[in-house]
Amino acid sequence: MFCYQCEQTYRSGDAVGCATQRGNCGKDTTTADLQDLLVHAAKGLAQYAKRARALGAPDREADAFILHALFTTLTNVNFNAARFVGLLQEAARLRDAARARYEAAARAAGQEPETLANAAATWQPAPDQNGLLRQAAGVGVDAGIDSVGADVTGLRSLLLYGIKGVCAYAHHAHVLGQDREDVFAGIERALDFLAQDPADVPALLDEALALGTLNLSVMEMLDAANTGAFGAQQPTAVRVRPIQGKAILVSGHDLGDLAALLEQTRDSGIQVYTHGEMLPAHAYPKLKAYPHLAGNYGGAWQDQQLDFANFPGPILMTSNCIIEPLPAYRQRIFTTGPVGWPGVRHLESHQFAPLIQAAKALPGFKADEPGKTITVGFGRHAVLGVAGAVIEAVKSGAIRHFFLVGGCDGAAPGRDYYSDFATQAPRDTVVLTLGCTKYRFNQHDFGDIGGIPRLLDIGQCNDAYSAIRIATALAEAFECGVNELPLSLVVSWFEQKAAAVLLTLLALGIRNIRLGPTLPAFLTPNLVQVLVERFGLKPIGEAHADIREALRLE
Ligand code: FS2
Ligand code: SF4
Repeated sequence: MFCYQCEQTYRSGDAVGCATQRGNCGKDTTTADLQDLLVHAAKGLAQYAKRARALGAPDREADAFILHALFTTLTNVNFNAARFVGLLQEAARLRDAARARYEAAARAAGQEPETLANAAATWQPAPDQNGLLRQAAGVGVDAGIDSVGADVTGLRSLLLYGIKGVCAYAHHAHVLGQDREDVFAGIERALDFLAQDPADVPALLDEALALGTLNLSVMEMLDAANTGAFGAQQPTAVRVRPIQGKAILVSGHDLGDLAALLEQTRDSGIQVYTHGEMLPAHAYPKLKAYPHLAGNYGGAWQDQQLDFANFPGPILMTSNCIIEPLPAYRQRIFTTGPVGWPGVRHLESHQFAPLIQAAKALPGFKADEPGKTITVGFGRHAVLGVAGAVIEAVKSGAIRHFFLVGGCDGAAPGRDYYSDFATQAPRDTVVLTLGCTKYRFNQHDFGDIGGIPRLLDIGQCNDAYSAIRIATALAEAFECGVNELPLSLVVSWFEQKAAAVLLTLLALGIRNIRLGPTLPAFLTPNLVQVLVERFGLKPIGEAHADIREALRLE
């Protein structure tokens, strides 16, 4: 096992990476190794899918499988080794089908099919888990590090983790019926590139930035999927205290799962609550139209063991970030989609009857609690809907600066920086936020500037496209580039979706991003130096000092 894909990876002096029996997230060595082998298998599949597509024979099953398979390997998504054994067999079957499809298309076009001899293209799955684990040795992200060095390995990892994030976002759109040919092509192209074991630093950097550009398309597609299915987010007050009655808690990001559950619990008397990254669901017109979408419960993902233990009903985990279910709720938590935990019931295809049965059998909340609310729903439609007032406020000096304080959350003490930053931002500044970081400060009273709320919650990390559109619209209004706006990005990263978004921001040429709470372990000092020189990327410092520096930058 060797994994350094997330922010909470093991670090001690110069040693980085989770490499013992269990990673800091709880991932065991068996699951970690099978995930590495699944990435290897996905590279083999992508090589043939890419070539078949180029000959006019795309393979939708292969395309969709790659999204799902790589999503299962993100941090805090799937810990169930048995699921990976099945996925590996499926990957080999699809790879063989894609190869046959490619070879037939090549011959039909009068071409001799290419013979791919690399390890990913020729891999044959061992018949059992032990054999698969033997195969996994030597295909991890650190394979070949002694010959190519830590910089190349780090760049390959940056690209791979970016691809994982892109696949997760594309999967969120795919399950809502949104796919794009150029997205599948871009993902498979990047996996094909990695399968060649690239060792050229400039070429790896170029591919990483190209992936960032691809991710912008993916996030645009996801934005279209969410708004197309559920309407544009509207500013909405969300109750954060429960009401009396039977209850189900839904966590993760998948709005389609939530919508299906709301439909299946219509008129049942069961109240549905959002947790973590599901909070922005309350802002979508077609979701908030369900009267039993009762409110938000608990905090960000790292609080789930306490939140779920205290919740008097079953819990549905739709995507990242799951952590080990405690005995207190292990019998009443369910997973769906890419998520998995050994021994936890998994529901597929929106077949939520067992979850609903569990809700009926559990006590629910005994009484209403006083109805505190928070306001969400400041996606691009809402913010740009008042762009005139915002621009006037900037011109008059009422708004001095915008801070985007967003991204992932986690349990590390260094993440207090983000709450300190948001709450210490001067009263003539506006804080835009997205992702799960906001739970650190979204119950703070920020007030408003001439009726414009000082805290604008853009949505999930999945809504990064909205933030980019807001920034580019402001830049157009002020006839300048995004880097010239009175805007500072203060990004909190944790997992591979954030790696994809970071690559998008860099590909857009956005400079001077502050990143924390620590820099990715896969970025060597040399790679950090490159990012500092080319993009002005900076590690977070101390909140008060960083605010002062940002305001002086204007
Ligand atoms: Fe938060 Fe976790 Fe959203 Fe990340 S719920 S850190 O994987 O996807 O942000
Ligand atoms: Fe370690 Fe993060 Fe990998 Fe888990 S996902 S094994 S915590 S680096």
